[in-house]
Amino acid sequence: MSMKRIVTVASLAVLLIGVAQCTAGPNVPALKDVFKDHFLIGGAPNRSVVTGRDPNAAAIAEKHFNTITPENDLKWQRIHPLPDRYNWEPADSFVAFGEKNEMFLVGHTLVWHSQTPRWVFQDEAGDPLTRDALLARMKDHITTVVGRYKGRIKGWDVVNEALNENGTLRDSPWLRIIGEGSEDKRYDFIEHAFRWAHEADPDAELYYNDYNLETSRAKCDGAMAIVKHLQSKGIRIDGVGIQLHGGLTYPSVEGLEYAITSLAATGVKVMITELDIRTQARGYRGADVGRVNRAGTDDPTAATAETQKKLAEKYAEIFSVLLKHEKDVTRVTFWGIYDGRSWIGGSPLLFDRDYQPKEAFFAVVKAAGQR
Ligand code: 9MR
Repeated sequence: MSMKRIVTVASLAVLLIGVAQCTAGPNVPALKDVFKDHFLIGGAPNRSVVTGRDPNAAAIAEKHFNTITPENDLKWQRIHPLPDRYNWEPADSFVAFGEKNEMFLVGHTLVWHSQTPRWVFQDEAGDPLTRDALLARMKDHITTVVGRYKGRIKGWDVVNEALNENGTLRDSPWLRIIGEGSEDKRYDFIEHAFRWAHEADPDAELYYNDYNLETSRAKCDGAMAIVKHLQSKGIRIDGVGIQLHGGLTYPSVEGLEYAITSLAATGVKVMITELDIRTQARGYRGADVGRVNRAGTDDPTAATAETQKKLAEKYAEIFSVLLKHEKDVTRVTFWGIYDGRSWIGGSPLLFDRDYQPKEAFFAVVKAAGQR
């Protein structure tokens, strides 16, 4: 290579690093430093972030986060789309990105009613699987996926969103087929999932993860019942993930404190696993994917000063609660990296569509300073 070319390439590299640092906020503190004595702090990158197609978002993640969860690429539908086909590449990129940046990697998710292909629950003739056949399929999936990333993905959302709002177990094919309508077998699919995840990686932390635990006491009590049931059987469970998809007016301080303290009282770690605050005033409150997508996610007020102020206030309030309970809260993960690619639309995160830190970012930093 000629000297001139070397100089050109070098200047381009310096320029690109400069752009990336600028978009990550050059003069702002790194969240992972701000919260280092309190809890892990993270985000949920999608494929474009971990494969280098969105370098500005990658720069935010690298600067600010010490833990990441893949937004979609470990879901059954993505990683195991057909009975004999696993699609490893995107998840491998996620793991490589996290390891390069020395981040605590979380796997999301193994057993969920949503984003699971229909074939999982059917035999070759299209009839519902028997209990034993579905258990065998679940074991094979968990063993294969957890086994591949053994020692590298350090914590798993083993079971996701198994509860109704009133705290009873959701009527999913997992419950219907493995539970066989029997009261005695109602927790069986959860028990098996946790057992097999533990067998596949005895050192990995194992979590139950759900939304609205901070807004519905009944649902939170349902999560506590799952934890206690597993504990009573001697099955490993390390933590409960409170997703915390909030809004400008919820959750309340009391609701969030109830969830943290009552879950922690069972002896497990508590984590905030999918934090965002929707700015849309109307619409369904919760994280049921089908319902949110149908509701539409446009928010014409998202960028206004008034909305940004309310967002900053809500984030400050939530972080003051999390910091108050930092003995029990071990990790806080945002659901996304920046507004431009959030699942919920509007302006729900700490970084705007131009990758710049928002008023909410500074409110969160300030909350840490007030401890
Ligand atoms: O943010 C995710 C979105 O991109 C996907 O389309 C959707 C379906 O897989 O899932 C979203 O993430 C959900 C998470 O996996 C579980 N809790 C609720 C989240 C928001 O719907």
